[in-house]
Amino acid sequence: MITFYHAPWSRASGIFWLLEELGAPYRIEHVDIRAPGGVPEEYRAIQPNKKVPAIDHDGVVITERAAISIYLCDVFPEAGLAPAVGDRMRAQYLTWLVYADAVFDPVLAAKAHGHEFMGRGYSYGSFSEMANHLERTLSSRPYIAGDRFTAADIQIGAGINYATNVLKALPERPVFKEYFGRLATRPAFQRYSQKDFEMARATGMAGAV
Ligand SMILES: N[C@@H](CCC(=O)N[C@@H](CS)C(=O)NCC(=O)O)C(=O)O
Repeated sequence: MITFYHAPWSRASGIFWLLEELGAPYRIEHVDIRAPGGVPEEYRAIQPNKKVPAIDHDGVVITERAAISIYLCDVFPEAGLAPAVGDRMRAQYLTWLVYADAVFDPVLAAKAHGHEFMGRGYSYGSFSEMANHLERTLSSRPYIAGDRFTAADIQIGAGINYATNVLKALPERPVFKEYFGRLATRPAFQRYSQKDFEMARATGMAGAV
């Protein structure tokens, strides 16, 4: 059984979408990352920075979105969300899954918080390098790793959605809109969005009630 440590409308939402794509049974443990007193200290035993997401799969704990994605897709290969070892597309799949957390997310967070920096000296490079690389890649193929949907699309797609509609930190380029439009037609995306919305409302988040 999978326990999914989650907070609605957060960076954990892409893992929620992935779980719906996989079709594996899971239960949700709400971690209130917005509680005035902070997340209880006991949760640090699961996630060292008390962040979501985290997964407990039959007693094995996995943290960090890229690692969780790789782990779950390898444990549930029948879902077909990861190119197998030996498939040439696996190189781009792994590259983009890691890029999502190592470059895309920190660059956007810095932008959203008004942090100006030079690309040199930071492991993630500059904002325009990231946005242009993403645009070039998505102009050359329908999905982030190639010609078919993978778990890397979930992390990049969820990130584009959040960065465009919530952070307002990503330029509204047509290629990003078309790409996300393609992903948003997926039944698993629609199921997870509805469930995340219901969880946001049930936990009293502003805007959801
Ligand atoms: N590197 C982590 C980042 C996770 C993360 O930033 N989670 C945010 C959700 S938006 C969080 O839990 N924030 C609560 C806090 O920092 O107290 C991952 O990729 O899993």
